[in-house]
Amino acid sequence: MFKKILIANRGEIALRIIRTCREMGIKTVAVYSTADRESLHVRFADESVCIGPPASRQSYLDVKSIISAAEVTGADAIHPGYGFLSENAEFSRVCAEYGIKFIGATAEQINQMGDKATAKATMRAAGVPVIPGSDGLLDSVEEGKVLAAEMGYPVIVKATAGGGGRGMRVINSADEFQKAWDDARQESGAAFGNDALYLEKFIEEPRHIEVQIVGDQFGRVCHLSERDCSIQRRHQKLVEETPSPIITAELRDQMGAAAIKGASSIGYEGAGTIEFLVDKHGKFYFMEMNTRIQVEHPITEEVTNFDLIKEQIKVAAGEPISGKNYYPKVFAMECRINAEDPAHNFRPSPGKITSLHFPGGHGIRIDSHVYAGYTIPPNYDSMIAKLIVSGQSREEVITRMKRALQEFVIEGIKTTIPFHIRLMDDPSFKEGNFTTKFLESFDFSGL
Ligand code: MV4
Repeated sequence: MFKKILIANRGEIALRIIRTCREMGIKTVAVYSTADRESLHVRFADESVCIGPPASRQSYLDVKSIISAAEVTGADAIHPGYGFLSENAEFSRVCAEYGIKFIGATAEQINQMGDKATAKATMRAAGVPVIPGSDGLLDSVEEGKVLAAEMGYPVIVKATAGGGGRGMRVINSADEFQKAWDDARQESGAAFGNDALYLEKFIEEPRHIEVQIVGDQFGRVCHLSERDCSIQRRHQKLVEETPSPIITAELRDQMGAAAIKGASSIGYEGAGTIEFLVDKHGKFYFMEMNTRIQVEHPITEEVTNFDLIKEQIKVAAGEPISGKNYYPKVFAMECRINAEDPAHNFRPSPGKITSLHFPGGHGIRIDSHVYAGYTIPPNYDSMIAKLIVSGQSREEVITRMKRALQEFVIEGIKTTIPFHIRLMDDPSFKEGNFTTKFLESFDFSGL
């Protein structure tokens, strides 16, 4: 087992990783930018190293500084958390070169899944259902138009280097094709330095359902059931839950088996997520694979009673997984509490937290790095806490979530709490009747 893990991240996920390391008897090294001097991850780690100024590029994304910090402190592994360098193939490769275990996917696996057209071809070859569309990249706009006419509109063009909704355009008819093509190419070229596109049939009003998997170094992969992440705004998830209200035991087994087939086909090692779109007929299609631990992993931990960070560390150290799958025993939901003003287009609201009270009681878990008197820097992600609620039924979880949100006090900044309170009272949400378009028609006024 590792003796010392460097955590190449900040905020709540850095704390989350430190907590599990403590329980496993592993020493920890925090790295921090000058904006994070007063952060809890720095205080709770056994050692800490300042790696640069506030800008992420010069600190949490600076491979050289992080590798030197690991060398200087003698860390034998690096946990990248989510975001930052977690899906950076070059970083994974450099760690391997320096003999430091990267707790995550190999450079090859990150590259294979980071290129969306390649990921899709790999999954299709493994027998995972994929969205009908072009066989790989499109060579020309003419080829795209011919294929779209054959498949029927609406279609969607997507950047192979894309993700998070960037570099994609929905096309409703042939006369819109050229402009959508040009816009998607321009956007993906500028954002990713790669303007290659592929085409798919557009799935209208889908659910976003993802399956958690874990693979070990012996080629074994298990799944830990699904998370429903359909409640998103501009590709930012706000609420996640498990089990999904639309997933039957039969569908769970089918999607779990597909996720395992896909991950096994690339010898996937570590924790990962296979994202699917589920259409209104309950048909599911592979969309993307995330080769990292995700923000919403705690809801899976709560319903399966399984520490995913501990499992990541164990498989990275070469321990085998049990080989069985994990199914939800209870219900759980996560609300992301962001330092944003929901009444004004979720504009960032950094600043000092003047007063703070966390809710408590049965079924409540809070993963957060903030405290009374803490100043949220403007340089990073606006998520300041995850409120994770579990219960015996979905109804109980929603009732308890609303109670916890009402008990939550954060003064000095605006947060997404008022939005979540309104959502918990929404009749369609309460019925489990929503798609990825749900928030497009939500009333955010007066929050
Ligand atoms: C789609 C789609 C409908 N049909 N692909 C959004 C992010 C990127 N990962 C892929 N996305 C989508 N791809 C086809 N063929 C709809 C979306 C989509 C979406 C997916 C999941 C969650 C929220 C979404 C919001 C808008 C669009």
